[in-house]
Amino acid sequence: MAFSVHLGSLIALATGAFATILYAGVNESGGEFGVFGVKGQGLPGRFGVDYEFINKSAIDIFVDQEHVNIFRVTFLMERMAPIETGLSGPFNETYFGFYEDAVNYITLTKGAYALIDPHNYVIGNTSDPTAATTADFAIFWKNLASRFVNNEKVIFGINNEPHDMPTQLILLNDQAAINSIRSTGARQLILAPGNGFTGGHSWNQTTGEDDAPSSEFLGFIRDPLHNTAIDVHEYLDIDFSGGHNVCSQPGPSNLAGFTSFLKQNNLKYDNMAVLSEFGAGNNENCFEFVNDLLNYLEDNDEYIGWLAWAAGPIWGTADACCGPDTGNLEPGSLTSNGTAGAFDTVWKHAIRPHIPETLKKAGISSL
Ligand SMILES: *[C@@H]1O[C@H](CO)[C@@H](O)[C@H](O)[C@H]1NC(C)=O
Ligand SMILES: *[C@@H]1O[C@H](CO)[C@@H](O)[C@H](O)[C@H]1NC(C)=O
Ligand SMILES: *[C@@H]1O[C@H](CO)[C@@H](O)[C@H](O)[C@H]1NC(C)=O
Ligand SMILES: *[C@@H]1O[C@H](CO)[C@@H](O)[C@H](O)[C@H]1NC(C)=O
Ligand SMILES: *[C@@H]1O[C@H](CO)[C@@H](O)[C@H](O)[C@H]1NC(C)=O
Ligand SMILES: CC(=O)N[C@H]1CO[C@H](CO)[C@@H](O)[C@@H]1O
Repeated sequence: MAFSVHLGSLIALATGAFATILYAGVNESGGEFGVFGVKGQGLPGRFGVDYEFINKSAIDIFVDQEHVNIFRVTFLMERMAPIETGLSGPFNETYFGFYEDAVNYITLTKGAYALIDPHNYVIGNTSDPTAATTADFAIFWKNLASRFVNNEKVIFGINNEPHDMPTQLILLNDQAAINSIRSTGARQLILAPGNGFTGGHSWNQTTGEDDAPSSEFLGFIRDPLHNTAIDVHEYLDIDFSGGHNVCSQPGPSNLAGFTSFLKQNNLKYDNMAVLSEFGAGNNENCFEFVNDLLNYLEDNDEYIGWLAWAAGPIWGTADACCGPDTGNLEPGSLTSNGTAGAFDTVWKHAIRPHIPETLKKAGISSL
């Protein structure tokens, strides 16, 4: 199919009802960079060199020209609450200050929503006897939420992609975070992840080392304010990793089990989800997979938002996802061989046509 025809059909398909999508935007990744999986390595890191949160000009482009209304801003818990004093200890005010500056620019200056994302995968659970406990995690969230109680444009993401731990423990940690956040008086939207990297396709399946399906536990989350949604991720390549430029895993059929969970779960008024990570390679086949995925979200009332992976100030020419020749979503960036980056390819052709005109613009973050 010729590209212009393809693009035309994309636009035609994308003009359906957007009524349920309140939030659409992009991940701002960079605050978690510069650590390599060995405890303590890369810490604390140098701001602007090893890690950085946003480029304000890029935020301007996304808000003023693309009209998106949400950014997921990644950071590392061990930079926020240094290992020396532990997860329940005092914050590094320098790091917090840089982070707050990014969040305030997005929310107070630009009027968009900021999804707070501790990008830590496992919520500190290891065989290390000095590792943080659920109680420490609760204190961390109390400390963090109390900083943002009065910023209605903030959304609290409990953690990025837990995996390879008992699903019951993820439920405990999610619930501890929700209780902590609410104990501060914060009323904003919360996003709670499941197991298996919070993958939508595996929501009803055993993941990791025989860890129970997320669907068996995540329905027991309780938020007294009924303002919590499930945080789900979905990539479209063979192993759902976002590491390949060939799309072969259809979003709609792979999300069907998760959608049925949302329809039937016990969350009562909270049976909603935000797709906070997805991505696809720079090719027409992938553009079509993205179109199908976003159409599916628009067609199912349970989904209230989406964020593509990823923009950010220090990706350079690196592929944020989806294999070679894709690059990343930072406006103006190129791929490693000098061709147009994903902002000018994947975003422009496959994602931009789905940005609703009716996104939430004002008021406290909510379902
Ligand atoms: C920030 O983004 C703007 C707009 O894309 C770009 O011109 C500028 O070089 C970026 N600054 C840095 C430090 O990357
Ligand atoms: C706090 O963060 C800043 C900025 O990353 C860093 O320079 C400083 O060394 C950190 N302090 C501690 C105690 O980790
Ligand atoms: C880590 O796992 C241990 C043992 O399963 C548990 O006691 C502890 O609360 C967990 N910590 C976190 C932060 O989940
Ligand atoms: C997924 O799990 C939920 C909760 O157990 C259940 O209601 C739903 O029917 C399941 N869906 C599929 C497709 O197995
Ligand atoms: C460079 O980009 C071109 C055009 O997208 C592509 O055909 C080629 O495979 C790329 N080469 C490398 C080494 O990535
Ligand atoms: C699928 C994907 O893009 N994963 C990336 C998530 O972000 C980390 C850094 O924060 C990258 O290392 C991964 O490749």
